[in-house]
Amino acid sequence: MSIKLTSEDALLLVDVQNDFCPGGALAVADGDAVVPILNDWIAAARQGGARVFASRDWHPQDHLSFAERGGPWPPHCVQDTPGAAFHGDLALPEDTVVVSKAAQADHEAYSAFDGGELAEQLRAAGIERLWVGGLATDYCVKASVLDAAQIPGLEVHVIASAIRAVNVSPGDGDAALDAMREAGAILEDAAPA
Ligand code: VGL
Ligand code: ZN
Repeated sequence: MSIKLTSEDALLLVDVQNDFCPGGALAVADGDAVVPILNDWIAAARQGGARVFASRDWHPQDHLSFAERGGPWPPHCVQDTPGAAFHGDLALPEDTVVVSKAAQADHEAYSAFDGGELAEQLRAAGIERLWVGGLATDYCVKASVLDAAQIPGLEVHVIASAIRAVNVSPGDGDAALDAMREAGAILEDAAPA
């Protein structure tokens, strides 16, 4: 089965950044495997007139989630560094809406909806279906999908082949899938047309 996107669809590419890919500061195993799959979805979005949103983790150097401040993570996705850049093979359209998050030192934000205008932008654009892929399944993908699932009238699809988990504890990725399903998101195995 294949899926056709229209102007009532939007793609949300979550944190497809160098630091979350192999060789990066907070590498997700096989993280870069999502890139070619998401490129197919981007192509389908362009063809169908669907909007593309790309979130990025965008931390100041002294972000509270970093180990030196007692947080759980090594420094990653520091603003304006190569690690914070989108993966070089990700074929983002010129009119991609970039959503930066966790850009303040004393606030953590895993969800692309946290503190920004994304929900309002989707509403204003008349988006009825949101397609989500990216990194990491058990953090920013999960948090973004759970928030999206709360938006009235928005159908939320998770592109199952285009997400990868950090798995700080074994099973975190699978638990995230369950949580997203329970929230009403549709785990999508189909490919774009
Ligand atoms: C993320 C850990 C720390 C993510 C961001 O994008 O999933 N994970 N910061
Ligand atoms: Zn982060």
